[in-house]
Amino acid sequence: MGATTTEERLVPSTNEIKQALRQQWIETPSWAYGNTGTRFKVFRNPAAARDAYEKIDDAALVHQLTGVAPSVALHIPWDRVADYSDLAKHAANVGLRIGAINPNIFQEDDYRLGSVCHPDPRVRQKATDHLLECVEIATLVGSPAISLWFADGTNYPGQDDIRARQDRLAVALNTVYTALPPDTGMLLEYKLFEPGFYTMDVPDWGTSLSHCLALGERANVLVDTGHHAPGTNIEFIVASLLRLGRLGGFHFNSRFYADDDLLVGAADPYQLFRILNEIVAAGAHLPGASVAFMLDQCHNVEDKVPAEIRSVMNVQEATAKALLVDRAALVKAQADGDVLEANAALVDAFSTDVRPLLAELREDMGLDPDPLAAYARSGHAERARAERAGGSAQGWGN
Ligand code: LRH
Ligand code: MN
Repeated sequence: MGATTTEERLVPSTNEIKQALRQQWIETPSWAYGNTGTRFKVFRNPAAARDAYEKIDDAALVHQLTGVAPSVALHIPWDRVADYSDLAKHAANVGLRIGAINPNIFQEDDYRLGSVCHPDPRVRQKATDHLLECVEIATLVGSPAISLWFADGTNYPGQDDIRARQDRLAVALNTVYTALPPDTGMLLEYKLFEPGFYTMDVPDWGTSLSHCLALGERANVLVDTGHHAPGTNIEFIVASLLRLGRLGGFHFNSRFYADDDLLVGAADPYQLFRILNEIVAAGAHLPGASVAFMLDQCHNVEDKVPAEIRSVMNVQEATAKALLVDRAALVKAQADGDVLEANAALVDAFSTDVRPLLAELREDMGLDPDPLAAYARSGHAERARAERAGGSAQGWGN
């Protein structure tokens, strides 16, 4: 397996790679800045953000230090405020945009048997009303998308009619889709299991895609990297959705076992690279591609702002490595059936240390080359602990 000489290699120049990385847009989730946990315990972090304004302040610091996280996703009612326009103004004042709006129809007793798929039309209407409320909020704050995840499912065979639940889901999705302002999209997230342990009503990309195709082109599939059976080839799903032009975006995180919501790249950086390789190969990393790169994580034991900074850096590193793939050599090896040479094109890129390149890029952007060191020097953790002592936290972990 001869190493390809530089002139045969067709890798973007360092400047081209930097340009692509500079344009990256990674949306952080408001709920990552608040207290979160498992069903066993929510460990309270004294520096944790307590409301939507503090979550936006923390997300703004992540953007300030990384330069590529200019928006924050909201979750309603975890981020409910009296005046959403004021919240959007606050975000703009700290250099952020409000990103995807995530309704929450999974934390009320009424939703025991589901929300929009519930057998009782009264409950379905209640859930649909909340989704429509979130469409209004999206309009108020200028959000680009409604991001839908349904906890709906069943725990035992026979508990409910699988096809009837799909019909109910389709009715609710259509009601929301037709209520969307013209420039607002819909993302439909799927999840294999939990909290449903027999069926989930949107368990896989096929079910999400079938609903999106039925709705219209502004409805697209959201891939949460923690929502698959162990061993699932997620980059195959990504490539397939890209081919159909229906990949709406990602909820990046990582896991060792189930939906662990650990920081992206922590468990399997090579899988993250393989996913970004499919993205870059299709040019879907470029701003015009309208694929939303969002994080969806819970920092149950680690400090939240530095964990989000590390997460953004991990996505940057995986993207930089994917941009380093010698696509000419790859395509040639694939055409020649040269399996090892083709695989080497990816492994070589993945094995490249891109941290110096990213440090240089940050300096070009007028940022500290090491955002985590800059965070440690910022004194944010100490200030937050002092300022946020007492008061009740609004959100997941209250
Ligand atoms: C469900 C999920 C969904 C969110 C929630 C915070 O597991 O991934 O995206 O609403 O986490
Ligand atoms: Mn998610």
